[in-house]
Amino acid sequence: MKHIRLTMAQALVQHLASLQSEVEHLDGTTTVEPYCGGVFTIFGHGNVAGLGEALAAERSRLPTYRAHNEQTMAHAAIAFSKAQFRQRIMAVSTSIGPGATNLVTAAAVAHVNRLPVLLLPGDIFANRRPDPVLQQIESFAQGDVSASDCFRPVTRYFDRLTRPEHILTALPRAVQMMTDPANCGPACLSLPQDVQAMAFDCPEDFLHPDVLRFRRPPADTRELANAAALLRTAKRPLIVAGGGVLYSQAWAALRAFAEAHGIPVVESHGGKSSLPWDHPLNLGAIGVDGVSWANDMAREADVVFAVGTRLQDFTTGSHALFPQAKLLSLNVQPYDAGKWSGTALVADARVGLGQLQAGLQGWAADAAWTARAHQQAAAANARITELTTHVPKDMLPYDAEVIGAVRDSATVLGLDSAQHDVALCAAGTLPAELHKLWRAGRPGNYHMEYGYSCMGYEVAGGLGVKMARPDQESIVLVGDGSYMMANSELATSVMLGKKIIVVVLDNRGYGCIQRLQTATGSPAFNNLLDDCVPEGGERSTIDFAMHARSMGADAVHVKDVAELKAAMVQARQAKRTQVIVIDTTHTRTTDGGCWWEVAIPEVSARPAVRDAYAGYLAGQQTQRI
Ligand SMILES: Cc1ncc(C[n+]2csc(CCOP(=O)(O)OP(=O)(O)O)c2C)c(N)n1
Ligand SMILES: [Mg+2]
Repeated sequence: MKHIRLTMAQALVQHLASLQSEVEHLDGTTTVEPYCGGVFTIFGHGNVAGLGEALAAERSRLPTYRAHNEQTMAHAAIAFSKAQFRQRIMAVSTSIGPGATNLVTAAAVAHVNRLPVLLLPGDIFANRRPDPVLQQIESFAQGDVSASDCFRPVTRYFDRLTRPEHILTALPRAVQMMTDPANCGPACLSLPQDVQAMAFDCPEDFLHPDVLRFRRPPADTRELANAAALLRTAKRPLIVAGGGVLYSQAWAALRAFAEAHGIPVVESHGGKSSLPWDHPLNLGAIGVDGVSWANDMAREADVVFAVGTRLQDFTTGSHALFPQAKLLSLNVQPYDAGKWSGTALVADARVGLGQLQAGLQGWAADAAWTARAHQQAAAANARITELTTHVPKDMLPYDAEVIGAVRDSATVLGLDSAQHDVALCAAGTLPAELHKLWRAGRPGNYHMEYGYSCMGYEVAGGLGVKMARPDQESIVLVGDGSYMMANSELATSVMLGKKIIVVVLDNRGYGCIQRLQTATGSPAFNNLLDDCVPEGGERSTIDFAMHARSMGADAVHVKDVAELKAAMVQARQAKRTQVIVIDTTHTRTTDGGCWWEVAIPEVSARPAVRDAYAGYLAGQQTQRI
């Protein structure tokens, strides 16, 4: 076998640049694409000389992108992968110390959401000669601990490469994990800076890896029979579509299954856009952020068929939304399939749905149940139109009205928002409003990070989406609080020529948390900006448009939804990143929702807290344990 003398970093980068994956597109065609779309990096002494030199040499095959913050550049990388249903990734490289630990929150985002990203933090010297190197954390008790150990609980694969040839096993293992549908998540290869720069004899084969193809494990025969038997007992079945439907690209199989058996479908945050918004069996959002027509049917279902969902508390109403139903869980990951004593069906969603359908010939839900679903779906859509086209008079708009204006601005240009736009968000009041009201017509057109619900995902996430789906409009809807938490990749989007549209809804503070605070009996404090000014302090005034302009975006502050719609029409035609700011109220859509477990103090001097505690105990009575 031929060997080439390379540094560890050179071998890493050359392998990564050579990796290709078989990518299935929305139109069903398949092409072979570079697996890694590029490397976001902020250099420091921990990576600039070693990895940096290797990246510079491979820039034509593997682009390097500079950003402004390690956490948010990783958010962009994560969004890139989510938007391509995990078939491609980006890598993220940082220096040691603060650069590395800035990445930890993003690692958790990817971990919770089961999204692949290759994290390459620099690490302290393996040879220990300059210890303590600048930014080194010194443990008095454990000689082999460094800041990078923080990644262990929030990655699916962690490795510290203390010899250059470790790359030969570590990188393929990381890729194996990221391309495995069941175990998919972030991988971290921690790279001591001296080891990055050390040479070894690299087998030439390592530089020519095979094309990556994604596994689709079928169901076990016995589990399949159990699942079919359970469904056959159902008269009022309900499908909960989760993110796994999208990652498996199982939307056609889901649709065929639902139609063949007359089963209504509801969607979690992760699963929204599995069926087009106007499909007659799509009841829309389920759960705490769900719509009444979906939640009502969930309360009456006899079998809930969970497909590709983690069954997070927002989906299940903390297990109080459908405790009466038997649970069947189709999931590629046994951990998820086995949750809540459900009947497990471990398989790829697309393959599993096909297998199950073949075994259910002649079976259908009660005709009255299916008919009711059709009726509910139609009523739901009429109500959504009403809520999102309402024009507020003599008062500020709220999120539903903003959502309507953003959507309908596409029509002015002859575009269909449901087809053309990707709406992105992560935290605040907007996730509930978007989950209920946004209309997605194509898989992936609803991009909500609601696994970790990480404020600060939004702007950077929008950039990642644009890099993944350049032909679509990447529209970030974000609250003032989340915008303030992390916005600097706005400048990166301008610099890279990756246009995004950011709509900032300014209600002057953490609106949703203040609502939660008062609903749980506490007085309103420390959430809205105007409630937080101490004596001698100053009322906070943030000019979001001016702020965005300072980073190179075009920005405008509009006064109402009519102006917003007009600004959106302009923004859609523009070439560079656009920011539109609108003042909003604290109103929200009250249709739908359900109980959510938030722990209330057992004793308190406040009567409102004691009332809330009584409600809490009552809610717990309805949970499936
Ligand atoms: C990083 C992070 N910190 C804290 C939270 C808790 N949290 C969730 S929403 C929210 C307030 C969001 O404010 P804003 O974006 O203005 O949206 P609003 O609720 O006002 O609509 C907070 C503090 C979080 N989700 N993420
Ligand atoms: Mg706010």
